[in-house]
Order: sequence, then structure tokens, then C-alpha cells
Amino acid sequence: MIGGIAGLSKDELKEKIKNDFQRKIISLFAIDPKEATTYQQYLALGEVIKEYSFERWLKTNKHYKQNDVKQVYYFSIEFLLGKLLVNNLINLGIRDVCKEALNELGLSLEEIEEAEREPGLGNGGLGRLAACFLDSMASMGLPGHGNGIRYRYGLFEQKIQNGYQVEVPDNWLSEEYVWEVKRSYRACVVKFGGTVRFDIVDGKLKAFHENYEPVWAIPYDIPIIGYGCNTVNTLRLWSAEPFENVFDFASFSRGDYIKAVEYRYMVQSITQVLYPDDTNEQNRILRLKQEYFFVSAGVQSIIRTFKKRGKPIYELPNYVMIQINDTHPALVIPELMRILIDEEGLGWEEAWEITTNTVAYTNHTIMAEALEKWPIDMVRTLLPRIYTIIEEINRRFCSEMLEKTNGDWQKVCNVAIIQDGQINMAHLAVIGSSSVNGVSKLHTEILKNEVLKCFYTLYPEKFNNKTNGITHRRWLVEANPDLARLISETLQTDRWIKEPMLMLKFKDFADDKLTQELCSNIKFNNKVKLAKYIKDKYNIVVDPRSIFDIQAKRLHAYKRQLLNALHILHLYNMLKENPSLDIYPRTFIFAAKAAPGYILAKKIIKLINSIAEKVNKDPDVKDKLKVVFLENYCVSLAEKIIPAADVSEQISTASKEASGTGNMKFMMNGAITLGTLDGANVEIKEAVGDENIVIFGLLAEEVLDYYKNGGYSSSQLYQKDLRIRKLIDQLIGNFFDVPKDEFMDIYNHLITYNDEYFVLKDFDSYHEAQMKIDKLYRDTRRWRKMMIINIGSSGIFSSDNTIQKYADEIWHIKRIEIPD
Ligand code: 4GP
Repeated sequence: MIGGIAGLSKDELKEKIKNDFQRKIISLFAIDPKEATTYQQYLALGEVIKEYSFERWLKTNKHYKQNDVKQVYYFSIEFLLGKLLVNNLINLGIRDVCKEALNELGLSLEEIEEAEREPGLGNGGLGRLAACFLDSMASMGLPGHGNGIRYRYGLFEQKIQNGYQVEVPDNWLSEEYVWEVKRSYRACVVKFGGTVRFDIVDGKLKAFHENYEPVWAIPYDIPIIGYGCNTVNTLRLWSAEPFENVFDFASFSRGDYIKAVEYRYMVQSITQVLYPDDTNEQNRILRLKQEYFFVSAGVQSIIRTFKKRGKPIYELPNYVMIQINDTHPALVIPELMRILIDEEGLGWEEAWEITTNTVAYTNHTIMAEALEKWPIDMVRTLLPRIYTIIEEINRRFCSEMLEKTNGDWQKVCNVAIIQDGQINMAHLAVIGSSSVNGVSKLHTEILKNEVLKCFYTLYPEKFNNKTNGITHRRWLVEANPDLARLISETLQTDRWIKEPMLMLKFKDFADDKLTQELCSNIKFNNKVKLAKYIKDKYNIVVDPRSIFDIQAKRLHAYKRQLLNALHILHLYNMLKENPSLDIYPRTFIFAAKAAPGYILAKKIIKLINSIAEKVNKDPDVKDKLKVVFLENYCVSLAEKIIPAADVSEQISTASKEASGTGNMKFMMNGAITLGTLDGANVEIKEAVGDENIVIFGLLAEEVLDYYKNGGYSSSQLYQKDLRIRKLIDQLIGNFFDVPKDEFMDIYNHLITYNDEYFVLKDFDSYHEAQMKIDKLYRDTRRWRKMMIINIGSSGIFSSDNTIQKYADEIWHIKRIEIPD
């Protein structure tokens, strides 16, 4: 193993990196280092850097163990880490010296880092938040780890062909993944199917799970390296592997060869792919298997570690906290109950007390389709013992409620875990945990007053808000190094990288002409780089002097990429009517993946590309409008796009976006938010002040009121508003060069089904807001001032602040310095 790097001088370290890197190439590939491909260079460098973290990793774990430290486990079905090479170099504090070392070998760190493949183990906000939290916990010296799934295939790779999204499997593990360490010796057994038998043993009723199919859960650990400290925490991702001798396994019936093959296939499918399309039954079963798989393995390994401390089991909540990232890991609750009762021999009440004090739940969405419900038959068949426990939790809870409500069955049904033959996972999560939090002030209020109102009345003390945050180390220090340097130079310190609230001081320079100019130059250079990327990849020329107006996020009707697209079409119509119309040149950039089974979202992608084709080819509007759809949105693409944005489109229907975190990344890089008063936009507005953000559209309460009481008709709007009528007619007429009825789903969504997300209702107000942006941008000094205020204020939205609140108010854990 390569030795540690503590205590070396810069020159010693540089020499060490050069030697270790070259030796690694030889030991890995048995080739002359000069002949290595860029990818081999990346693998070798990655191995070297990973090993540099091992000493600290070991020390951290030892320290936690020896000092009986309370630790947090963040359970999440997604972790969207992004590339790790540069992140790890920065956090180890050796990026510059590594760059120099490579230069001296005639190599470029930038080229090597490009070769890294990013693990796409998440869809969007939820998974990326989990990754930001890991970075903050490690960098703040907090004992917090991740627990998730090592998917063989990540989220699909998106290609755009003829304007349509095409999904290609993301084979990210085709080569080895440098940053993980396989720990087979810490495997756990997860049990599926079978039957439950109850028997009296020593006068106590005991459950026996029999005839199940055992699956190995093999942990792969990734070191999470803290910035500017010795802490290295762990992200543990589980992979499913078959038992080689399953037919000798006592509780599994002996079978034939075909059965053995089927078993292998079943096991491997568990961790095969992220988010199987849940429109069919088989995939839904698979999803449930995934959830139980990583939860059971995670809880088992936590209990195993805890027991090594020699403490009595009832002390668990004093040493362990499990935060569940949405309801996907909510089976933690019955699984912990199972272990405490069946394996540790506790009684129900004692087990329940321990469980509820160990688990805390974060809700990330109020979208009905995302609030998980599992058919009881499915759970009973797949997880028979877990099912009996859920049933008992429900039975006890309902009888308690019946008493509380003086026998009001309706009220009890509203809060029951088992309703209409289904298990309501949000209800299970609320009932079985000590804390329930939303992810922005507005979202938490909506949870309290609408979605989980009944529970808020029952347990007001459980509910709390933790507004999301992002790690400024990845989203600023790494993604926008020039801006990071400017902040350090201006503040004459780089302490803000550890203490992000110091960034607020940058606002003091909002009127300073030099800072304004430097800031604006950095933005311009970032735009030039993005323009080059667009030219190289798509052969589209965009002018970096135009306004870069960007919407980058998952494609979803509520996020309203459609509003943006229709508005671009409107601008186009205006320019066609009046070619000398004075609008400031704009480049509209989109990046978004649609779920493979989400037809409307895919049609919106096609529409954006159809508009792009129309606009970009038309010589009449050539200098004024450009539209670009960047394919395969992922963390590394976000790192290229966000630093180049002037305008950040955060235009969801008010009440629908739980928080948003893209909004924070854009402001941190000096983009001005054009947004609705939704999610964390509300708090961004508070932070930057009304004059440094452009707000439009219906308020959340207005939206909720329309949903409850009606009063909006999109077809009336279509009749009344000529601009809107023209746009809709263009969709279904022969304006675009597309097959007949191509956009009929969009038409139906907007008109036939009355525009569920108020795209047309907010159109006018959005247009005005866009015109305001146009005007503001022309006022150079004003715009630059706005940029600086946004950048400075973004310190508030560092995930370090968010995590501090989780640590103080939910987890009750403290920062610990890991000694050298
Ligand atoms: C997302 C929310 O849509 C987003 O507003 C929020 O910022 C993010 O979680 C992190 O809290 N939800 C999901 C999901 O990604 O899968 O439900």
C-alpha cells in the first residue's frame, strides 16, 4: 500500500505523487507509464489518491470506536455523487500540487479528470442532496455515513435523436470503479419470501421465518473525504450476490438446476438497475425488493457494529441515528423492530421505544404519485415477517387513535398505515420516527397544513423544517475555481470554504467597480467555455455576449419546462411579426432527462427540440434567439453549465417544488433567479432581497385554492388571449415539421385536461418577468451588483448550515476533531 501523506513538504509530496503514480501504472497494467492511455492514467491516479485517504479513514473509524461516538446513518436509495477525483484532491488539499506533479510528467490533470465516469446512482434532487450532505458531514467533522445501493446500471444515458429522447444503458461499471473497497467479509444475509411460524418458547410468543430465499448483501465502501480536516466517513453501497450453495441452505427447499439458475438471476436483478420503470407489477416488486435489501443489510450491519461496543441494546438511540431520505428506506422501522424482537429478544414496547427514537424521516415531495403505497399482498408474499410487524404497528396505532378520537373511525382511517389494501409508507414513516421534516419553509408548512395535517395535529412536536443546502465546495470551489479565487482574494482569506457564512461579506463589494468587473469577466469566460462545448458537440454557434438563460433539472410537468418553451415560441412569433423588435439577444439552454415511461415529459423534450430547430435555422431571428438542448444532464454536465448561467429558471407551479437545490447552485455562481414563490425560492428571495431576484406567477395558496375550489378554465384563456391561442394552434397545426398529432398529448394536457400546472395561467406574468430580465441585463452595473449579492448570499444555502441544524436539532451529534 502507498503510505500516507501527512507531514510532507510540498516538494516531497510532489515527488511522492509522481513516483506513486508511475509505480501504480506499472503495477496495475504492467506497461511503461509513458504508454498509458488517459483512462489508465485516471485509474492509476484514482487508486493513488484513494490510498492517500486510507490512513485518515482508518484513524476516523478507530476514533469513533474508541470514543463511543454517536453516529448518523443517512439511508437513501440514491446517491448522486458526481466525479470524485477532483473533489477528493480538493478535500485532501492537494489539487494544486497534484496538478504540478502531473505537469512535470507532461500530463494534464484536466484531461485525466475528464476520463472519469460518473456513477449515475440517482435521478435528481433527492440523490444529489444526499451527496452534498455526505460532503458536509465529513468536512464539518461530523460522524455521519451513507447507506445505499450499488446499482450495476445507473440512470440511463440520454441521447437525443431527431429531437426525441433515446435511453441507453449506463454501463458505469464496465471498468472497475476506483473509489470503492469491496468488503465481502462484512456481508449480511437478507431474506425474501418464505413463511412465518409463531411458537411459544419459554412462555413467550416467538416468530420463525422459514423457507425463505437468502441473498448475500456485499458492502462496497467509498471513503468520503472531509475538506481541511482528517475526517473520512464512509458511504456503504450494497450489492446483491447469490449464495453459491443455496440448495444446501437449511431453510431453502432443494431444487433442480433450472431453479438454481432462476435464483441467481433473481438475486442479480435486485441491484441491477436504478429505479425500474414502475408501470408494471414485476418492476414494482423489484423496487420493493431493492428497498428492503439495502435497508435490511444496513440495519444489520449497524446493529452488528453497535453490539461490538458491549452496550445494552436499549442504549441504541444514544449511539445511532438513522435518517431516512424520503420513504424508500421506511422499512427501516419494521426491520429494526424485527431484529430487536426476533434476534435480541426484546418485548414490543421496548423495541418500539428504541426504534422510534433511532429513526428520523425527511419528506421530499408532495406529488401524489411519489407518495409510496405498497399492496399488502405484495409485502406479505415478499416480506412475510416484516408484514406481520407492520400489521401489528398499525393495529396498535389504530386502537390508540380510536381511543383518542372517541371511536371516530373515519379519523382513524385517515391516519392508518394500512388503507384500502395498501401500506401507506409516509404514514409508517411518520408514526415510526422521532422527527419529520420538510426541506424548505414553504414545503414544511404545506406538510403541516395539508398533506400530513392529521399527523401534525397528533404530534406537532415531531414536525420541523430543514431547508436544503448544497456543498459550496463542489458547486463553487470545484465547478467555478476562478470565482472561488476571486472570493478568497476579495475577502483576503479562504476560510469561507470551511465557514460558508463568511461568504456574506462578499456582498459588501456589490458596488465595487473592480469586483463587479472581475466577476463579470469570470462569468464571460465561463460562457465562452460553454459556448465552445456547444459548438464542439452540436455544431451550434452561440454568442457568449447574449444572455445565457438556463433551465437544467429533471423533466416534469410541474417544473414547467413547457412554460419556458412556449414563451420562447412566443418571442419567436413576436420577432417574426416585427423583425426589428428590440429584445436583448438570448440563448435559451435546456438540459433534462425524462423518466422513460413519462410520455408527456418526452413530448416536451421533442417540442423544445422542434422549437430549437425552427428558431436556430431562421435567419430573421438569428442574432436574437438561440435554443439549445444539451443531452444527458448529469452532475458533471451541471458543473459545466451552471457557472455559465446569467438567468436561472426556477419556474415550478407554486406549492409543487419541495425545495429545489439547482436554484441554490445557480445563485451561488452569480445567476439571477427568475422564479415563482415556490420551495426554497421563497428563502432565496428573503436572502437576496426583492430587487435581486425576479418573481412571477401564482402563489402557493392561490394554486391550492384553485385545486380545492376550481375557478380556472384554460380553454377560456385560450379563447380570450390571442397570443396563447396562436401558440396552442401552432402546437396542433402544421407549424412544426413533425408527424401529425405529435404534440396532441401536450395540447390535451393544457386544454382538454385544464392545464393542471397553470402553465397558461402564469404565462402573462412570466412574459412580464422575462421582459424585466431583458431590461435589467442592459443595466450592466445593476446586473453585476445583483450577481455579487446573489453569490454572497448563497453562503446561507451551504449544506454545512443545513447539516448543522440536522446535527443540533434531530441527530444530537457533535463535531469531532480526528487527531493527526
Ligand atoms: C426532490 C424535490 O423535488 C426537490 O424539490 C428537492 O430539492 C429535492 O428532492 C431534495 O430535497 N425530490 C426528489 C424525489 O428528487 O425523487 O422525490
